[in-house]
Amino acid sequence: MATEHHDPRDLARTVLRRQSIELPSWAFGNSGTRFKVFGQPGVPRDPWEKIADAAEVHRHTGAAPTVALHIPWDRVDDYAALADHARDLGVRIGTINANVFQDDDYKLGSVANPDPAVRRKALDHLHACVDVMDATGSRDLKLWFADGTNYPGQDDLRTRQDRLSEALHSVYDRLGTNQRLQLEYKLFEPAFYSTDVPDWGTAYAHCLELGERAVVCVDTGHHAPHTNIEFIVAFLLRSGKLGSFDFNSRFYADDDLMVGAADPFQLFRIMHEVVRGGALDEDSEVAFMLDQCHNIEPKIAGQIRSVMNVQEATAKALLIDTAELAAAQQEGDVLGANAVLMDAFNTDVRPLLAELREEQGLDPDPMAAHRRSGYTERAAAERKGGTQAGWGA
Ligand code: PSV
Ligand code: MN
Ligand code: MN
Repeated sequence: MATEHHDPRDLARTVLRRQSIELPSWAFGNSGTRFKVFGQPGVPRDPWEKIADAAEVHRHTGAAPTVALHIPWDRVDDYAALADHARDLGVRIGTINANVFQDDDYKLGSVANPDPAVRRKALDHLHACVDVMDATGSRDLKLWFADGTNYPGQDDLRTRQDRLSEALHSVYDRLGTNQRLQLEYKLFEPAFYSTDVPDWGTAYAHCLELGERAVVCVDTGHHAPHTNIEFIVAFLLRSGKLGSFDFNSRFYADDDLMVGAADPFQLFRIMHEVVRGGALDEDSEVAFMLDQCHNIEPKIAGQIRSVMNVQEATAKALLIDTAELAAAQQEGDVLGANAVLMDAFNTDVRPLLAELREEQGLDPDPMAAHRRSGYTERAAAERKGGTQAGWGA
């Protein structure tokens, strides 16, 4: 048995070398809560500067080569030029997120709104986002709808599903053959009584109806407390319907805190299912993204820390001795199987990651390298009047 045992560290190195994590453009803008948006010095004034900040994260981590855009927050006249700008800085534009939630017209919803004129406006915007994808060469369109109701009886729950389905079909039909629709669910907020895509089951059912290129986005902050997210991940991967992650962490609701900050053990359990389900295999098409807001911490450093947190959880998941785990599970050795998992979780993987960074010509400590670079001070001196992360941008 010992002879056929592979050293999990070899696999860990191979996978970690190619792991990539997409950054959200909106993480670099000023953000806050409905109580207060705190400004920070040197914050980007436009999408061009947001991309420059994302490139700074990639420069030191080597693991964040793409940036997601949110439209119209990141509206520019020439998206192909923005894609060139990204490439010049050593990164690429990734997922296009459609925003159909910030106009007054969307008070009662977007694609599920009772008013056909508002539905038309929302649908036109979704189609326009596919035009942006064509210009940037993006593969994924991410759809999250703030649609829902606040009061029982406010609207017909079933009819809203019909309207939603109609819009999804229309966008799906507009996609090119290499493009995908990512449907993101969220339990509540801004709607407090009913939400039209509240959970993975609803998203999954709509994606099944649409076809192969419709897949589910799991935002880790979008569940009821104590939901077993790793089970959802395992289920969706098994059925080929997990398209992407929006990583962040939460203590209470959709807190959008740094991934791995609230519950590193949960992130490890999720990454275990990711590895188990083949989502980090070379041919995997699952996209790993951050969806966070840094309200009180510096933004670029917050993104660097988040990338490192994902890398650490991934490394630990890759260190699980799968042969030993399978044997213990087969023998019904409950404590033994659990110990295999805990051994991996309790391993300090930081030296391994530092070593891999050095191998790639990077500083073993990306946080320190960024601090030393003087990037933040330069940005603060050059940029005055940075934009908000989203609202009002
Ligand atoms: C909604 O809460 C969400 O998670 C969606 O992904 C949005 O696009 C994003 O947050 C906006 O910050
Ligand atoms: Mn999200
Ligand atoms: Mn969210």
